[in-house]
Amino acid sequence: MENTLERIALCVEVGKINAKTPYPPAMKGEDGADELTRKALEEGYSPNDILTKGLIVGMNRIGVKFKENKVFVPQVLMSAKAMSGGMQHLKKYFNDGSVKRKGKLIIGTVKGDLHDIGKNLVCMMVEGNGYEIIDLGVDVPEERFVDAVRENPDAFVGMSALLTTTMVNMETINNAIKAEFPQVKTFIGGAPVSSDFARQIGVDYYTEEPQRLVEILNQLTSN
Ligand code: B12
Repeated sequence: MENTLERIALCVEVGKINAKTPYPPAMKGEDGADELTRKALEEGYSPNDILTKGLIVGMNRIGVKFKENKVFVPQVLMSAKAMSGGMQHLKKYFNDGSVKRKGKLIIGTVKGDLHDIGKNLVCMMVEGNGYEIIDLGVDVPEERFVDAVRENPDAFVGMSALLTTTMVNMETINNAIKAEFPQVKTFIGGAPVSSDFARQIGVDYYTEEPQRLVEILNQLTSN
């Protein structure tokens, strides 16, 4: 018999939010990540196990499928919604410290750039894999990145840009961060950027998609 944590993982993977949502049609009327997370708490599973052996497992599976082009943006958004459906029951355990986050990611779309669909997807995937997200939004200048790092010197920093005219701002932001916090690991992503560009401007990592970012963060936090 499937246990509740496996069912939670499946709900996140296929985007089953709660019993009321008709998506996916094959699971119509069945409990979703929302009800099952509540049930798992009632059954005595620890909030940490529900997160790491249920919700995160599902998010990780969808991340791998997205990376392999087996699913697309809408499916990932449904998975993120299912993840949130479960997470709402775990919030208080994060606040009281009984569930530990793996680390923090400060992220923003750089100055001059208003594109945030990709950045938001990155936020969902990284949060869904157990990290705290500090989302600075769009059109973020270097001072706001630096202020956020000052408040969270143990965080990683991600920058997103979709325009060839704004990707150059990544260098200014990265320089400002590194001048004060040389130890902070920085990441860039977005359609016009590349690993060559990252190297050229002194950013630590370029990753094309969110799942690879999660893998690198997991490596960095496991040391
Ligand atoms: C949607 C969109 C818009 C929307 C944005 C809505 C929003 N809330 O984001 C609106 C209509 C507002 C818009 C405006 C503009 N846009 Co526009 N837009 C697009 C479009 C169609 C899709 C972008 C998108 O969301 N893709 C889907 C997401 C999921 O992909 P993604 O962003 O690449 O993110 C993925 C990865 O790159 C990565 N990633 C992203 N960020 C990060 C960060 C990190 C740290 C990591 C690890 C990974 C990562 O992970 C994501 C998931 O895989 C693209 C064309 C295209 N097909 O890409 C044009 C496009 C980006 N836009 C373009 C332009 C020119 C503009 C405008 C200047 C148009 C104008 N004349 O007004 C304005 C600029 C406004 C501004 N100042 O930002 C051009 C850019 C050309 C260039 N090379 O510079 C494009 C390429 C269209 C084109 N072919 O001309 N746009």
